[in-house]
Amino acid sequence: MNRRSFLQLSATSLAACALPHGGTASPVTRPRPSRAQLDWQRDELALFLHFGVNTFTDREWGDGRESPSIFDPSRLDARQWARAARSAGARALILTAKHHDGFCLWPTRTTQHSVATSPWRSGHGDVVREFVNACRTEGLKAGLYLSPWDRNNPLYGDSARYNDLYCDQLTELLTQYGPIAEVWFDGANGEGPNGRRQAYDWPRVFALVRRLQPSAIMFSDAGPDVRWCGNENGVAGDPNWSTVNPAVVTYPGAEGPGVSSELLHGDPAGSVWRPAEVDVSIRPGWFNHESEDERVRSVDNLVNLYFSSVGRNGKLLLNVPPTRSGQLHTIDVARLTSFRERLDTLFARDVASNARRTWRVTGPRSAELELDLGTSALVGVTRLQEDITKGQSVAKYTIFGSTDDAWRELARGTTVGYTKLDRIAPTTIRRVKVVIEDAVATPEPVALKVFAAE
Ligand code: FUL
Repeated sequence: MNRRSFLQLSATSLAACALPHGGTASPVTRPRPSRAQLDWQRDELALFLHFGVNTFTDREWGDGRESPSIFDPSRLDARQWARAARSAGARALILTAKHHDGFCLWPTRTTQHSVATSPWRSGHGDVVREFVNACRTEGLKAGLYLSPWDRNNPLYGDSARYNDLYCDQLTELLTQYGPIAEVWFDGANGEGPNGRRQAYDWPRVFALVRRLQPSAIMFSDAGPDVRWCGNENGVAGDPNWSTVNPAVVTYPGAEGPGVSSELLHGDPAGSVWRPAEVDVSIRPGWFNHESEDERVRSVDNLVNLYFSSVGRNGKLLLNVPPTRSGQLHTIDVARLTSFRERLDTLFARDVASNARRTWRVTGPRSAELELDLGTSALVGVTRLQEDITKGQSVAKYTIFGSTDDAWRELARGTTVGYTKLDRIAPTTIRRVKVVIEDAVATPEPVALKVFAAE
């Protein structure tokens, strides 16, 4: 292919993507997930661990003036974190290696403000090392959060020099601890200790991660691999497209017209695949505060979070913060275990697993799936899935059920993607039908699972 035909092809592809409602958008031109993005989404649940000097000062945002002498967890046990994550059915864990206060949980060469000058393990400890080892032992993926905003470092706001330092910190984390599955870039970026603002070199940062850990997923408002869902309430957008227009949110923390909507909903005509990660805490705060021990989310609430994140084509990143002892609180651990038990019970038996299925494409952007269960069943939850290896296309659907010839509407929705969960009023059905009323490309066959009421 020469340059001219390449440009023509690109123009055609872009036009097809930009016109979701009209013409024929070939599925070939639509964005699809990379292997790493696919694995990331299929993992469904990861745990977030906010831990650091704030754990000891009882604050949410440290100001960078905390003395390392306060960091002294009495019984730090990263295996306990990893075992709790497994009991919740999580496949990955992400640790705050450095939060906005600048205190580093590993003995970095870039600053004195780290575990190396703390009393913990007489200054010879390395939380990142213990965390990564525990993840490996428990068969979990390890991810790291490295706050761009640093309220301690004197170089913050001295843009070129801080960018060097930040890249040095990333280099340490991405070369000394084996495979890192996800690198998390927070969008919260304020002023430094000297009141100056930092101009980040994001292209350099992203390229560095790609070079050092090519399979790592990078999270930020601006991806490049996965995006923030736009809120910290645990609720993905409706609709929620995994495709975005990269020109709308160009760097972490970007503000401006269209940013919130792009984060929340994505863009059906978007040219890149950048699915939404839904980060939310099991407690009111991100860090552990004893005063919030009675306010840990209930199992019902956690199940609702699963529905509003994974069940809306997102991935759930659930924060469970270690206490000052260096372990997760027993209340939180018990809640995680019961949460998984509840999900396992709910999704134990798909009453449609042996159903006779008929798939019909009814138009350029519409299709129907009909299932005959062969027997009557009382149902309460449906799980609809697109084969996202081929991209995402469903924009509007209705699910109907029937015991005789009359179809009754059970649920309706917009996007599907990896998974769309719908709770329906408990209904006895023998047949069930998904009508795809609109799509941004000719729909590929969708999967439907049907479960008893909760
Ligand atoms: C925010 C931070 O400011 C919070 O402290 C927390 O880390 C959350 C996950 O991201 O932007």
